[in-house]
Amino acid sequence: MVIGFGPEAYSVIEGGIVNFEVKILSGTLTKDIEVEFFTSDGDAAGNYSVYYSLFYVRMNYPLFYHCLVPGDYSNTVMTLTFTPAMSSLIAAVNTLEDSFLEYPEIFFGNLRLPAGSTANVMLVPDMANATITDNDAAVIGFSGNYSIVEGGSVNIVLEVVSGVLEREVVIRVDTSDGTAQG
Ligand SMILES: [Ca+2]
Ligand SMILES: [Ca+2]
Repeated sequence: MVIGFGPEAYSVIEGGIVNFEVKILSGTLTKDIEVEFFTSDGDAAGNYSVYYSLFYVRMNYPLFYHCLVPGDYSNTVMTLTFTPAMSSLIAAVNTLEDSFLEYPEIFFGNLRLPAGSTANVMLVPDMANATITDNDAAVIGFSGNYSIVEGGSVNIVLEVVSGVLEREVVIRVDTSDGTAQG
């Protein structure tokens, strides 16, 4: 018998849930079969619950600061149990909100038989991908006003007013006439 992913490609907005569908693609179940679902990184990183700690010593009192690095989705491992009455099951994976401006990122859902399983099952396809689309924005603008002596040059400064860039942003700057003519 064959069990595998229904759709092999999924998409989700950052913070949403990916419902990977796992189906019986051929054959008929006469008894329960367990299949393990697990996630793996593409260019999106899973949540490894890594704590970064900074250690400060000040006036002989140690202070610890921890921050959780959330990653892009929740690492998920689950056992899916097919019973003879079922034709498909859903493995739900949470994606994680952040405030970074990012490119779309991909992670994978995978299937394997539990260790020691003697089930006569082929897992095909045993991998599906999910694309996380970013939902964050940044504000970029000019920094200040500029004055210049005739014949000189002016360095115009752009700044990220709000938001955090985790990807490239290309901005085109054009000049236009005021009382001076180009
Ligand atoms: Ca992210
Ligand atoms: Ca983001």
